Amino acid sequence: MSAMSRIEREKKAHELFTRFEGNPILTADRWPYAANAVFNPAAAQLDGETLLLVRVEDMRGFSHLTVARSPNGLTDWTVDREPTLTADPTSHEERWGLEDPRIVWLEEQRQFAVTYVSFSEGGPIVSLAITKNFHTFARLGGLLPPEDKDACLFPRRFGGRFALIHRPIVRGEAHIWISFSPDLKHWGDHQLLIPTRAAYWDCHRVGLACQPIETPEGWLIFYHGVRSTTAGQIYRTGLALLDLNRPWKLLRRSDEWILGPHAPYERVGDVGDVVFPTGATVDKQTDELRLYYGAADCTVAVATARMTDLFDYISASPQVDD
Ligand code: BMA
Repeated sequence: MSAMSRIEREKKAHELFTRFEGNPILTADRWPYAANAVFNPAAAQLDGETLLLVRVEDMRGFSHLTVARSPNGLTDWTVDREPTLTADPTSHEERWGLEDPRIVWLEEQRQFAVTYVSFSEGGPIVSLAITKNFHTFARLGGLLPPEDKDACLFPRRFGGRFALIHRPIVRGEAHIWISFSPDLKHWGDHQLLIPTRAAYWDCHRVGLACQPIETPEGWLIFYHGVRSTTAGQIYRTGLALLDLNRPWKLLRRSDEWILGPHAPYERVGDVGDVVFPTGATVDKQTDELRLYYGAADCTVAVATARMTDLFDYISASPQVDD
């Protein structure tokens, strides 16, 4: 596959994902309580069901997180009648709400880690909550100073340390970083992981999309990339591969975006031209990956791809490190 020409690879990039014909799968007008928009959902599998932890924006413009469950991950969603995870009233850092969660299953703890953005006038920071059941949560608070967003843990430690992918803003630049911790509280050894790329579709901002996806050959990393144009910003999705045992090593990165705003519900909304994936599920039996994303900051949509196709494509993408 690495012999693929650029034209062949571009065609493949275009064909990797198929949008579910029932998109958008979740909308504010079918929510059990008043909401302006439902978008940017984290995803997990629990008790044989697909669980989405959805960002819900209220009519003040503040967000909280609410669970939606489906037996097949596509239809028949049951949404919690009330918000599931709301701002901690004792936390000044959450005064303006909670946004854009990611979920990962922590193998050692046998619990889910939910990383989300806590928002206040101090700026966005990444916070961590741990849960077994998405009813009760242990809140571990903010991890790193603002501005920081788009974070997710890996499911296990590397050399005894937890690893966190996140997206600080430094001097106005928005690159993806990785940091390490012995205890999920004290973070250090910060390293630049995936920078923006001048002139490309991801030249102005990048940030992690869904949780890292493990394959025998490395971690598949979906990320959003932004280009600012005279008509506004375009949010698209790219793919990268990290070393399996040394996830601070970026091995490959797609030249092309693999999902971009195209369908009407992605092009028009509160913020048009946005696809913003924040959750994924993988069915090893069928080789299918489902990518759940916010569309135009208004609704939740899903697109599917074959893991083998994603892997063939990233294997044919440019190598980054030795
Ligand atoms: C990013 C985040 C997302 C949002 C996206 C597009 O900066 O704030 O929550 O979906 O912009 O507006």
